[in-house]
Amino acid sequence: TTQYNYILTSRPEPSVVLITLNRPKALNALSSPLFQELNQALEEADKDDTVGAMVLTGSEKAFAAGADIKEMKDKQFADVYKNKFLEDWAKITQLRKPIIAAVSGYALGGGCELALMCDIILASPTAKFGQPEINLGVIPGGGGSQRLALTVGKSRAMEMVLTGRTVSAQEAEKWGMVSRVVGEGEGEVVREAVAVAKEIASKSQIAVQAGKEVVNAAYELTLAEGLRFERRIFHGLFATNDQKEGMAAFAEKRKANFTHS
Ligand code: CO8
Repeated sequence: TTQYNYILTSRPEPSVVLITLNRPKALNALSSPLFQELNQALEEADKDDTVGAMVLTGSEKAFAAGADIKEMKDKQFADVYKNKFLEDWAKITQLRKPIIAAVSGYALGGGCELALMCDIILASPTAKFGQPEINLGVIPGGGGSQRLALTVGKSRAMEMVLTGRTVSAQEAEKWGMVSRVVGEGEGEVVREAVAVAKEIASKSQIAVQAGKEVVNAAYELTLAEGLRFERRIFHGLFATNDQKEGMAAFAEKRKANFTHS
């Protein structure tokens, strides 16, 4: 397996890859080298047929405290524009397989945006979400403004982006930013995220990929287009062995044995 400097990768379950951001001295600030490693690890997992879902986490203190401010501070417009600074962050949103963010501690700036790029967010009671870029004289650049507005609505997104206020796990749950807050205890949120990933990985990978694709379409298409897209993908699944197997297993009162074909 590949050796990384800023992340750790493991297989807590045969079907699940766990990626842990590991730059503790900088609270997992998302430097360019860290992000290259993260993209590489995620792309490898996405291509691996034995993997059904990925979990992304940080430390107890910080999921990630944002893009690396020390790396950014002296950059000029010409550098960031010409070199498309941080644009490869968006690669995460192109992956086929689900990614679950397990968030403890700070998820700030790019860290909050990174969590929002994942498909499901589980939070520990210690999680704190925020977009403090306004305090640095800038604004979110990794999709925070758009994804927050779509997720929590205009007034809350404006408050977060314009004041930089940090939102607690409980508030994030109430606002629909995270699917749920798990119990206290060290490592609890990661265990729960791995359990969700394992559950997803037990399904037909084709159906899971299709499910992710159609839910994401809801953020880009009109309702009429989205409904048509969903119906077409649904129809298409009747061409798969997994549809035949899943429905036969139900009728025969047995567990389905999906072959991802
Ligand atoms: N970048 C670089 N270093 C950081 C960052 C960061 N974002 N966050 C923390 N660190 C470093 C600190 O500098 C410190 O290093 P050192 O020990 O060498 O001084 C170390 O981590 C520990 O941090 P603190 O001593 O500050 O720890 P505290 O517990 O006192 O405070 C906080 C924790 C509140 C999280 C504090 O560290 C903080 O405010 N960090 C910055 C948060 C922030 O502003 N984040 C937004 C960054 S901008 C951004 O993310 C833009 C994203 C654009 C994406 C574009 C994609 C296309």
